[in-house]
Amino acid sequence: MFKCRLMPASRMAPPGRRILVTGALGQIGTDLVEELRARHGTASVIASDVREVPGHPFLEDGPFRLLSVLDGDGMDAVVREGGVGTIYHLAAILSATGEKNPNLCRRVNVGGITNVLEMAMKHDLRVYAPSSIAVFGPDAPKLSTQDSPLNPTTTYGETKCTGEALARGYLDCFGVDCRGIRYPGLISWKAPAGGGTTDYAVEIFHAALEKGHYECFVRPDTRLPMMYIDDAIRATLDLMDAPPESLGNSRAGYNVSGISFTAQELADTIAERIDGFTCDFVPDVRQKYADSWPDAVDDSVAQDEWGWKAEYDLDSMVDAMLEGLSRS
Ligand code: NAD
Ligand code: AKB
Repeated sequence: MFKCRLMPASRMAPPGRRILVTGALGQIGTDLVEELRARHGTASVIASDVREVPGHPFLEDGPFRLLSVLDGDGMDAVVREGGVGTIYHLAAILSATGEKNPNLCRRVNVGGITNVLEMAMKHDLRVYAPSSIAVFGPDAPKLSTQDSPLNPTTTYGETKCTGEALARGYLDCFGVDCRGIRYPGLISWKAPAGGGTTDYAVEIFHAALEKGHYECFVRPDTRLPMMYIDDAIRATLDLMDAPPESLGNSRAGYNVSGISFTAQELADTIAERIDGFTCDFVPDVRQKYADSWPDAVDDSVAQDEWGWKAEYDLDSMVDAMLEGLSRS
């Protein structure tokens, strides 16, 4: 698949080069760009997306480019003209949208990371490209380890396995330093969730505060790995800060553990804080995707190699979500 040539095992972008974030107006990008700009300065972080979201702060505050990750020439121009040294590649089609339109999901998720890795090879860039717990399928243990089998039954999961394989290939053959985390379902309040199966764990907070009621699209006993956004952003930046020599074969997709709870436990924890909140459970097709994923993941490799440890539990995550949404 790859024509290998000898390159150094890892190439750090020289200090002073800027950061490009693809898919920056989505759920994770909205928090990640803010934190990257706080650390590196607003002008050093170029936000990009294929769409403009009316009223999104990144359209006004700091550099923003309209860019499809399928447009290799456009990406090349942004990288060269912007003096980019690192790409955080967040643009993707998530599981629920992806299963409705598998061709689009394959095109964007596999085509996008391929263009980003080609760019990295050509311009000596460092890359962060997230994977997902969706790499696991029904044959993986319900507590999936780093080395559990990767046989996803969703197209989205297949594209995430392909992304990990491509990242490993570009490292082995071309020395491209591409790192990734198999994020659990992420829970945040600054931007809406973007068409995934785990979106119920975000939507429930909006519905609880606005209507006092939520109709949840998975069964009450559905247990999935989840994580509060502050933990996810910290994990991302800790992994990118880790010295290359400390990272082993899992660099393209580390398991990271956050919180594992059922939909009923989440509803109950919210009801303890919002008087009269009720939740009905009306499973739809997304139940099937949730059932194919693990309940929790073992993250001992991430702990050993770059010191990962989550801070938020179910109670502190629910408090942070309600406080964030009440302030916004
Ligand atoms: P999101 O859907 O909220 O945001 C993705 C962004 O990508 C959107 O703003 C969308 O406009 C943009 N996009 C779509 N097609 C594009 C294209 N062709 N070119 C440029 N931009 C395009 O997703 P997210 O939750 O922010 O996820 C970011 C990454 O993290 C994805 O790779 C996703 O698979 C992964 N991930 C997310 C979660 C989660 O719970 N949020 C969990 C596991 C993995
Ligand atoms: C989704 O549900 O598609 C994402 C994910 C777990 O990758 N949140």
